[in-house]
Amino acid sequence: MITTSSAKNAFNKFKGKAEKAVHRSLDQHVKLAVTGLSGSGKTAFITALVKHLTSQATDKNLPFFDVMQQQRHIATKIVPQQALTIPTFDYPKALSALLPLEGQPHWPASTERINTLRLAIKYRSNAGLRGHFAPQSTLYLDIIDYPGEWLLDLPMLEQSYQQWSEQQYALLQCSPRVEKSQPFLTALSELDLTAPVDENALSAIATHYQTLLVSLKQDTKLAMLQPGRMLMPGELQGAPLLLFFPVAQANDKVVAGSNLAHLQKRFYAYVKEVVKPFYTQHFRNFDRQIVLVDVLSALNEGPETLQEQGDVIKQLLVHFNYGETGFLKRLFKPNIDKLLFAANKSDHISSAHHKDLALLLDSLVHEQSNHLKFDGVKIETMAMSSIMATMPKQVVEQGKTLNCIYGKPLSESQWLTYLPPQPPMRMLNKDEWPSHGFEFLSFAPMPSPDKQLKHIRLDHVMQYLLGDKLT
Ligand SMILES: Nc1nc2c(ncn2[C@@H]2O[C@H](COP(=O)(O)OP(=O)(O)O)[C@@H](O)[C@H]2O)c(=O)[nH]1
Ligand SMILES: [Mg+2]
Repeated sequence: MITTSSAKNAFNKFKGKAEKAVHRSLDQHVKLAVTGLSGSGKTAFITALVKHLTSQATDKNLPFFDVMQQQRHIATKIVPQQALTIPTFDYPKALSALLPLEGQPHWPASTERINTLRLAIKYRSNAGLRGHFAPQSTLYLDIIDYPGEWLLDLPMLEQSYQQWSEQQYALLQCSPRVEKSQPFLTALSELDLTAPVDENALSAIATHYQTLLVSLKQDTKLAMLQPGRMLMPGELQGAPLLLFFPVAQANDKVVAGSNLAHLQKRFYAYVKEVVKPFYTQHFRNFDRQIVLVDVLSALNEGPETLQEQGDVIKQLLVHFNYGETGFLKRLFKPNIDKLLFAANKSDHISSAHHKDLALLLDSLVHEQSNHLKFDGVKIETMAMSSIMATMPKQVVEQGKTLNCIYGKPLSESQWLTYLPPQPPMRMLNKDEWPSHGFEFLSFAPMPSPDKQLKHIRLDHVMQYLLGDKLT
């Protein structure tokens, strides 16, 4: 008897140790990067993701997220982050904007820098060795929010100042940029590139260029605007390495100490000190990437902006397709194995048209990705809404049922029932564009007496990005 029980004890001890050991080795880490141009919904997405995982984690709320549906999720909480040099995503502040204790909800203020947050997701594994030895596992999820504008600087790594300059200068000659570029082009025409450097003149023209980029961003929602940090310089505002711009002829012989020599020097310093460190310190360490795309705003702006969204996606895909590009492969060796393009804010259209929105984004992505060979990178597109700011409402008019939405537009003081246009299912060219254009309204977040957020297909997004890590 004694032998048996001590053997049992020994076995239990062993099992406890083994469990701990297996447990430790099963704890996983995933770095999920969230990007998109400013205003695409990164802050709202992260806030919703954290809220649903930490306090609304049920199979009813997230039915397409397997770990929820199979009732294996135990608890998720925010834990201290490991990266000590990146500011923490201010979740409490963002949440209190959306779910205030009193007063009307509003969208959280936008942030323009990289930030991060770590979640510990505790769950039961569903089968095999893990199920036997480790009743519980923990997935440490690092969420990294960074401006998509930074990603768009990537091609600069492979360009000379002359190449970059020619490309950007040519863009400024075309509509819709040309309408706004005159003040910059006039100031530039007065600069003698071969003259000895005049720091004040360079600063003044750089200010014109920055004003131009900022107004293009605001008024046309164009995406291809470089250098990205000029749009949101933060602590780099005024730093000489940001004070450069494209010129008409960068190929003249560069005279040492001239204006041109200085512009060239600043361009290379920007690439070395700003662009490169982002990729080596952050980008290449990401495991999963979601790119939020505000397709509806692009449709509001017109065919040029939508076309440029497509071009930007094409450019991004080339760089995720690291298997093909030798130079980038050597430099970055990115880890990303799953990439999701999400058409966000689908609550701005009626649910009958969500599919069209998904198809449109899919056409932008796949048109480009078909001819690229992807080495172990999975790509998916979805239409979703991190935070539902409208409610579906059916209205019968002259015997016809209209799928409307109900909410409070940001531009109005009244709540209204509104019939949004149907988005096209594919890219339209200028001739196909409806003469009256598109007008999708933006809505304020809805008050929520039970302090719960609502989403559209956030569970599908979670399943795609994290499902395989929670089995
Ligand atoms: N209806 C709706 N609007 C959204 C959603 N996410 C973002 N928005 C809108 O987009 C704006 C910008 O979102 P934000 O998360 O700050 O974008 P960021 O600059 O990428 O972080 C918000 O102020 C909202 O007006 C969403 O899920 N649904
Ligand atoms: Mg933000």
